[in-house]
Amino acid sequence: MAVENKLFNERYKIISQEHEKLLARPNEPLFSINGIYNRYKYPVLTRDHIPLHWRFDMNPDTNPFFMERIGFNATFNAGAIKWKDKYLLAVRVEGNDRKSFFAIAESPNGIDHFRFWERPVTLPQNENPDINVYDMRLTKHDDGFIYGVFCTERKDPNAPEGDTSSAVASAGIARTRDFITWERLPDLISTSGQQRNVVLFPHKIDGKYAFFTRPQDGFIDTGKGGGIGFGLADNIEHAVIKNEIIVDPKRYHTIYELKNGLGPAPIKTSKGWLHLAHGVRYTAAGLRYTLYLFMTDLEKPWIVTHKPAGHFMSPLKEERIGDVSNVLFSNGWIADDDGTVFIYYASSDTRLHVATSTIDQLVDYCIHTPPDKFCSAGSVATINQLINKNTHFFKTQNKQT
Ligand code: M1P
Repeated sequence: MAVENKLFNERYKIISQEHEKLLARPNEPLFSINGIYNRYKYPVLTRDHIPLHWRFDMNPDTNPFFMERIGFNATFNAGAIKWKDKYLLAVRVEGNDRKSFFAIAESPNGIDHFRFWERPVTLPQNENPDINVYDMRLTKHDDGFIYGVFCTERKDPNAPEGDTSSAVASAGIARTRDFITWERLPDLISTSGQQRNVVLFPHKIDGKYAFFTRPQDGFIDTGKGGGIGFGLADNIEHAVIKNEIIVDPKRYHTIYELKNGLGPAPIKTSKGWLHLAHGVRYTAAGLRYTLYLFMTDLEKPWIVTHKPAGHFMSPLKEERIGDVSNVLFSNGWIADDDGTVFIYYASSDTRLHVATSTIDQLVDYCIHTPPDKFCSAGSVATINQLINKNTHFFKTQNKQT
């Protein structure tokens, strides 16, 4: 009979009870002053949510101190989809070894009780294996498959000797019907040097697969490229985009001055396609990533019809701090049949949150928030317009401002 290991047993008990408490913790919506969306009190996924059997050797003979054998650093940037009445996230999980991979987490209601499936996703490899994969966008396509388009990163083959950080980013493509077995397709080929933030549109256009892209010259810098692009590929089994047009360019003195990228696949509404994107600007403290919304034409989803000025969400309070501080990033949202929208956003490349809104609110936000006039005087003119409108309204109501 094995000798009872008191330390092992005590640690196992405390750690498993705390873990279960965390997974079962209810989330609470926070009051929203802007009225556009509600944040929630707790992140939906943190590294502490990672299953214990991925982290600990559960055998007291081989792990007498009940120590963590595999450490995890972050859970963030998740693709999202409603599947069999459950809210699924394809989470970017990053280990202490810096490698990211995908893992499916499931919730019954989209706001709490997220639990990871038994194992992380085993992603098949192509001839040129991935070194790191991240930021999967999920698209339920008319062709019957669910696609995951993600960034695959490899060492730059042209990096000078001694340069151990230059990398090349490309868009990897995999498809599934059950989120367990994935078929890997060749990476997207496009004319630009590198690609990140690539999103598959759910319908074919002119009989072709349509992608939103983000052409870039370098791994971090978009260079003369940049902007959210759009292009068509004849087929998905060997997707090649020969011609990319820019849908939403980067622009001086905006929240997307340095670069931008589409978040999840757009949501179809009666007024057009609703898009969530991130914009990046320089600050003295480094890069700042915020989220913004825009709408495109129903028939021509590459034409922007409405674009509110500025950000829709920016890092607040503890969201500001993490491995890459001052970052909000989103590549997943779910629109429910009743019009509720669950926006899954990550803060500072560390943890994952949810915010909820409705299609009606988000469309109203896009259509009625004033657009950017690209200069301070223009911003003041926009504010004065609202003050004048309110002054007139109060006068007609016999009220005072
Ligand atoms: O660190 C912030 C984000 O940086 C990259 O996004 P982009 O390509 O727009 O610069 C990605 O690595 C993303 O995962 C990360 O959150």
